[in-house]
Amino acid sequence: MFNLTGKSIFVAGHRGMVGSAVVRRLEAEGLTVLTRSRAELDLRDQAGVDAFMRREQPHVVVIAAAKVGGIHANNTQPAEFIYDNLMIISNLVESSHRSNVEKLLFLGSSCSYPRLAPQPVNEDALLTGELEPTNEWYAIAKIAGIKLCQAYRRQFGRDFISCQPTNLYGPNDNFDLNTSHVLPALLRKAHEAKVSRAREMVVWGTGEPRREFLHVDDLADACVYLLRHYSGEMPLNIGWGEDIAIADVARMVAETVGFRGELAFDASKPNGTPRKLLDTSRINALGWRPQIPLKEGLKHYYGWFLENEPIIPAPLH
Ligand code: GFB
Repeated sequence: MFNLTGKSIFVAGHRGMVGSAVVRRLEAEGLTVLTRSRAELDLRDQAGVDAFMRREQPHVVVIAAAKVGGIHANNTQPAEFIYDNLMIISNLVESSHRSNVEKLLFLGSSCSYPRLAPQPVNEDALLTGELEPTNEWYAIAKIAGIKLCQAYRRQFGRDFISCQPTNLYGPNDNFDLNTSHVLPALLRKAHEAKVSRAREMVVWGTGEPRREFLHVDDLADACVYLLRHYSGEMPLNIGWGEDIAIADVARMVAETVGFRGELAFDASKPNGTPRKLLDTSRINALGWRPQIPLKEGLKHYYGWFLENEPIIPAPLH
C-alpha cells in the first residue's frame, strides 16, 4: 500500500469536473493538495512545467488535466484534441520523472479502445482494432499517455500508473451544448424545455447507441484507491458496470428534471461508437466498487445544476 499521508499531491486540471472531484476527495481526508490554474501554469509548456515541478517537488501527481469534450467537439477540433493532450501528458510525465515523483496516476479514456471491441471491453482490447473516427485524435493522445506511463515504468522503474474511466458526469461538468458530453446536454435541454414549456427536446443521433455513465465522485474515489493499492503496467478500467441506450437515458433525465414533453431524435448528428461498456472485473478484484447509481446521481446532478445555473455559461446556439 502506498501511503498518501504527509505527501504533497499535485492535481493537474483541478478546475475541471474530474480534477475538482479528485481534489474534493483528497481534501476530505485532510491530505495536502497542490494546484495551479491555467493562467499560472500552461501545462503545454515544457519549460514552465519543468520549472514548476523542480520548485514544488510534489511527491504524487494526478493527471486529470485534458482538453475534453463531447462527440461534436472531438469531431470538429481534431488539432487541439491531439496537440494539447499530447503536450500536457508528455510534459507532466517527463517532468515527474526528472523530479523523482514517487507516484503518478494518468487518467485515460474508454474511447481509447477499438470502436468495435467485444463488450464489455476488457483492458486487453487496447490496440487490437480501429478507433472510433469521431474521437481518434483524443484517443491517440490518451493511448500515448498510457504508453508513456508504461515506458517510464520499464526504463526508469517509475511507479507511474494509468486508468481508463468510462463516460462521466457530475459537479463542474461542461453544459455548453456545442462542446459538452451527452448527459450535461440532455440535462440542460430538458430543463430549458420545461421552463419554456416546449413540446419537445432534441436528442442527437438515433438514440440507439449505448453508453455507461459513472458519477465523478465514484471516479475520484477509484483514483485515490488506485494511488494507494495499485502498481502495475495495465491501465485499469473504471466504470459502473451497466450501460443504457441514449433514448432511455434521455427519458430518465427528462423524468429527473420534470419535463413531460416528447423526445425528437436528430439523426443528422453522429451516433459515435455503438456501445462502450467497460469490463471492470480487474478493479473490482482489487477491492473497489462504485456507490452512486445513475438515478440517484442524476438527482444530485440536477440539484447542482439548479444551484449553479447563474454561473453556468449560456449555451451557444
Ligand atoms: O457524450 P457524447 O458526446 O460522446 O455522446 P461519446 C454520446 C452519445 O449521445 C452519442 C448522443 O451517440 C450522441 O449522438 N447524444 C444525444 C448527444 N444527444 C446529445 C447531445 O445533445 N449532446 C451530445 N454531446 N451527445 C465521447 C468522446 O464520445 O466520450 C470523447 O468523443 C470522450 O473522446 C467521451 O471519450 C467520454 O460517448 O460518443
